[in-house]
Amino acid sequence: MATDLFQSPDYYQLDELLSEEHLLVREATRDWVKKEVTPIIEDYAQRAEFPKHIVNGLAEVGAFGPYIPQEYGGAGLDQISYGLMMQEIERGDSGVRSTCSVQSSLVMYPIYKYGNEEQRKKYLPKLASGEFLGCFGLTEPDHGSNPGGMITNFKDKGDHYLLNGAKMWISNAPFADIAVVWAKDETGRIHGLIVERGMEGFTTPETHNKWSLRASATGELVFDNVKVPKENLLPNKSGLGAPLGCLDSARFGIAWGAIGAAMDCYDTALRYAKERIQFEKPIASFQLQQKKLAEMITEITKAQLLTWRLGVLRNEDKATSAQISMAKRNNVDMALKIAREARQMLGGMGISGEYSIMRHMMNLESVVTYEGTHDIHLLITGMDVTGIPAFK
Ligand code: TGC
Ligand code: FAD
Repeated sequence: MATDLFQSPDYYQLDELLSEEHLLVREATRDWVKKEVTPIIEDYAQRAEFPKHIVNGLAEVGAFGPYIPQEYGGAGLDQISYGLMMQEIERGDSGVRSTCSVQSSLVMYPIYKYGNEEQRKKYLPKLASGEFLGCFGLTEPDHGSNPGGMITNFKDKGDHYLLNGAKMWISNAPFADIAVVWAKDETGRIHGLIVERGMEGFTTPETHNKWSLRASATGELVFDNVKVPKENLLPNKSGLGAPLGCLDSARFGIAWGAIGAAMDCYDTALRYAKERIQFEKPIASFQLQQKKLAEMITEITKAQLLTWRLGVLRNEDKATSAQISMAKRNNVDMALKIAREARQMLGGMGISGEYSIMRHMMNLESVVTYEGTHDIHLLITGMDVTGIPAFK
């Protein structure tokens, strides 16, 4: 079992910008991660297995639906608390944060925002408590960056819908109890449907051989003439904007989460550099190593400021999708670069599972791809500042 010596960097005294509640939420999540995640996660990642036993703990710490109102089982917290939770959880592992992002922003959020009262009451408390785990099916084998081209579809059969198609690269799919699935109706309009495990014709084969996000289960969703009850359609929003609205919430959490992974890599490299002796001196005394550390703490601090401001805007309901996209792109790119530099600072030990850095680095290769690739996010900013979409 690994000993967790993590110390959080706060170079610009940003804690002064946080409320008592924010600090309490962050400390509680940090303590829980130190106790339940970092000691075991390397083993699970090596075995490519999701640590299912931590689901109850994640629910107890409030990581499933942090900002969903308490009447539906959520924690009723603000957006900065949600962000801080994701930061602390991804400090442990991006795959564990993924499970929380999917559950909160991609399953609970659409049911809360686009569902009716019966659907909210039926699903949200069970998702908040971890009794149910959910997944989100948008990506298809032939439609990743361009989800609007999806071919998964449903037909109105009078007393039910008949769903056909397939989704791939779906986090939590292999064991999810429910899936929020995006599919086209007979007119080509996109809607969200809640598909439950056990419905005839619905299967969730697991995706193996991943070098990244190994402690998170990924799979396909296959729909072969699945009869979906009519009451399982999310009635209050349709069109591509509906799934993209969920992505805004998840990308916001990822922007914070990536800081956690970066902080863990920086902290590990700093400690190692002070202890590791070469040429009769700690390697931290060499200018080239100091340059790496100086650049890391600078980038982490800039990312912390970006997300804090974005959190304030989200709390005021003023953050635009393009602002969220920028923070996701910037912070994940920042974390990936820091992980690569930190890994080098540990020399040969950098590739060992004794340290968290290589695992973070490999995880971040998924994080920079999912929820919109780095390049798609560049195009979103490009479109926002020029007014000209360059996707097609
Ligand atoms: P476009 O024509 O720009 O927009 C279509 C409609 O959507 C509206 N819209 C939004 N609405 C709400 N929130 C947003 N963020 C929105 N962005 C756009 C837009 O106004 C329009 O509405 P309307 O009424 O005019 O029709 O769409 P496009 O087809 O050109 O595509 C735009 C693009 C490329 C930016 C978008 O499709 C995109 O973001 N692609 C990336 C795909 C992606 O991020 N997939 C993520 C899959 S889920 C996932 O990865 C989970 S990982 C889980 C984990 O483990 O953490
Ligand atoms: P493609 O869209 O084929 O892109 C390939 C390359 O082309 C990329 O570099 C991309 O940037 C570039 N590209 C594409 N279009 C353009 C363009 N217009 N201009 C310039 N460059 C372009 N999806 C879900 O729905 N639910 C999930 O839970 C989920 N979990 C995931 C978990 C993991 C571990 C991974 C790896 C992915 C997950 N995804 C999920 C899917 C993820 O969102 C997609 O992989 C991502 O959106 C990219 O789609 P793609 O893989 O098809 O790549």
